[in-house]
Amino acid sequence: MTRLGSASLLPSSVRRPAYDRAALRPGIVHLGIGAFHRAHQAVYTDAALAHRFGDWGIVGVSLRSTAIVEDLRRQDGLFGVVTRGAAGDAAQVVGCVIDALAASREGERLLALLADPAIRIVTLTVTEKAYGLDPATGGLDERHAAVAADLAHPGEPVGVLGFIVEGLARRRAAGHPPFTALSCDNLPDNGGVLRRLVLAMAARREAGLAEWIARHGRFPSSMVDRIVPAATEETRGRAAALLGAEDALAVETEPFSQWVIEDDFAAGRPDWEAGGALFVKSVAPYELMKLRLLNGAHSLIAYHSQLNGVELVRDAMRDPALVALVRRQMQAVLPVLDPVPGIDLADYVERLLERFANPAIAHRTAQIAMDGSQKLPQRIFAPAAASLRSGGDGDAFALTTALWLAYLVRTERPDDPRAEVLKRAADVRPPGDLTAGFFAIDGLFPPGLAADRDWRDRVNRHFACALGLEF
Ligand code: CS2
Repeated sequence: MTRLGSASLLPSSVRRPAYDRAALRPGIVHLGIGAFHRAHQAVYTDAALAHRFGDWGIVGVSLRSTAIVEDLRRQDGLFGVVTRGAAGDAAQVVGCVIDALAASREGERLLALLADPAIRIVTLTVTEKAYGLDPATGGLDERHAAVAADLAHPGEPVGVLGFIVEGLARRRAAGHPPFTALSCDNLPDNGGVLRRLVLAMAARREAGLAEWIARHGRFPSSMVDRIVPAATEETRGRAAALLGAEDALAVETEPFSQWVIEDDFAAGRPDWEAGGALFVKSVAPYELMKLRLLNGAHSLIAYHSQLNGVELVRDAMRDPALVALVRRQMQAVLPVLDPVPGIDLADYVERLLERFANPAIAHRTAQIAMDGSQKLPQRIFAPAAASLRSGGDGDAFALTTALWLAYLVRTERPDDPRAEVLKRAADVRPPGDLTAGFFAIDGLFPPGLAADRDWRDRVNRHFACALGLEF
C-alpha cells in the first residue's frame, strides 16, 4: 500500500479538500501539531477554505517531535480524520496544512515566519504545562525550564512564549503589525492568560515592546471540545482501510465537535463558522461549563479507573457506581456555572455521558490521568472552592482530589511536570492528616481550599478509603 499524498486516488466515500490546494498560501502558524489540532482546528479550517477561499494555509509546528514533521512532509501535509460514532465510520482527508517544521531544529525558520506579515494568526494547542503559568500568582513561572531559557536567551527561543515574544519583537522592529495569538488549550480565560504571560516576558526585555503588544496585539479566548484519543496501530490500520493509502498521521475522533471563539482578530480570520464554530463576545461561560463538566468528569473517571485497572473510558462507563459518582460531581458543578447562551445544561450533561460511553472511541484513562497538577486546578479545585463558597459541602470534588492523590501514591512515575515534588509529598503522611504533604506544596491548591479543614478531612477520608488505609 502506498503512502497518502497529493497523488493518492481516494475512494469516493472519503471527503477531501474542496478547494484548490495548489493555490493555498500560508496565513496561520499552528504551534503543537498533535492529534487534537488535526481533528479540530484543521477540520474547521478545511471547511472555512471550502466555503470562502483565502490565504489561510496552516504551517504546523511541532515543538518536540521531529517525526511528525517528517511524516507531514512525506504526505504533502495531508492526513486522514476518521469520525467514529453511532452512524459508523466516516473518513475525510484534510488539506489545509501546507507546511510543517520542528521548532527544536528549525527555530530560525519559525522566527522568520512569525515575523512575516503574511502570517496573521498563530494558533496554539500546546497543553496546559507549556504556558509557564505560575498557579500561585497567575503570572510568569520563572522556574519553568522553557521560560527560564527564553528569558536568558530571547533571540534563540525554545518555548512557546519565547517564540511568540521574539516573533512579535521582530515584527515591531520591521514596522509590521502583530499577529493574533489564539490559544486553544483547556485553560480558563486562555487568551487572557496567554496575553498576560506574553506581556510579562516582553516587559522583561523592554517596556516599549510590552506596551506595543498590549496596544496592538490580540489574544482572543477560545473553548475547544472534541474527544481525540492518542492514535494507535489500530487507528492507522482503520484509516488505511478507509483511505486505501497508508497514513502515519491519521487520527480518529467522535462526531461531536465544538469551538467557541471570542471574535477579536487583528487582521481577519478564516470563516471558521462554516465548520460550525461559534463566535461570541465572551467565551467565559462556555469555558467554565466545558472545563468543569467535561474535563472535571474525565479526571474523576481517569483516576478512579487507574486505581481499579480500567484502561478505557468507555469501559469505565459500564460501571453504574462510577456513573453515579460522575453524575454527582456534575450535579455539584451546575450551581456554580453561569447560564450558557443557547445551551441547556441538563441536556449537555446527558450528552456528555453518551459521548464518554461511545463504544467506537478507545480513549485511554492513562492519557487523561497525566499532568494532573496542571489540570485539576481549573477542573476540580476552582469549582470546589466556588461550591464551598455557595454553601455546598464540596464532597464530590474532595473525592476526585483524593483519587488523584491516591493515584500519585500508587504510581511509581506519574507523568506530570511536577512529578518529583508530588512523589516526595506522597511519602509525607502524618496520621490524622494523611494528605498533608500534598497540601504543603507551594501553589498547588488555592489557599481558601487548603484552609478549609472540613473539606480537607473529606479528602483524607476518601484518600484512606481509596488506598485501604486507616483514617
Ligand atoms: C481530556 C481532554 O486528556 C484530558 O485531560 O480531559 O483532552 C478532553 O478529551 C478534551 O478536552 C475534550 O475536548
